[in-house]
Amino acid sequence: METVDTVVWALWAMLPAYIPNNAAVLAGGGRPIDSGRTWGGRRILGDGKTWRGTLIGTAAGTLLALGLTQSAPAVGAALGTDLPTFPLRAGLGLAFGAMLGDIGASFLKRRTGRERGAAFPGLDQLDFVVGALLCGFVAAPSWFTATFTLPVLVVVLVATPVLHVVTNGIAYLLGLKNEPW
Ligand code: CTP
Ligand code: K
Ligand code: MG
Repeated sequence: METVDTVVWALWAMLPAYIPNNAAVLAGGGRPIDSGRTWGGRRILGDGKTWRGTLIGTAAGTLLALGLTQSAPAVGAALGTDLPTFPLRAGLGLAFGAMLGDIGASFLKRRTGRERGAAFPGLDQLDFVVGALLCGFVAAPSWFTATFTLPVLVVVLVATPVLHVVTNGIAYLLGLKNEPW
């Protein structure tokens, strides 16, 4: 595959993992997952991880995967390249995994004394990628290994932190997020 085709393939394959956290920012609120409970004097997860945000984020990523699967042939033909499609389990795995990775990061932030909204450079940019890739693999192993070949994984690990910084910066400037990370 040409490099540019690999990049397009990788970004398309990761879209169901990129959307959930952004949808959660827009849709979040309500009851926190940890219900306010603490562990070792600190919140288990904090008020930034809610049931509604997690549910709507996961649903948004899964629905997007279904839409991408429908449009892959037409868009691929227009771009003159192949694009991945998503079995339901794969889309669900990527979307839920992205939310789970972000929740795991909040757990680690609270354990290391960071308040809600505090930055944790590196973790903030990669938590949802690691979560999405692990859950995508568990949910649909043969689809995953066919879709995320080594070159595709390299593109994902390089491009995602860059995209994350840009989208969160935009969300911050638009007043949608309290911090630009
Ligand atoms: N959000 C949510 N549920 C999630 C993830 C995010 O409701 N599972 C919403 C919350 O309103 C949250 C906002 O999206 O405040 C921004 O997400 P994020 O930056 O991940 O959370 P923070 O508030 O910064 O909290 P933390 O320090 O735990 O990351
Ligand atoms: K986060
Ligand atoms: Mg934050």
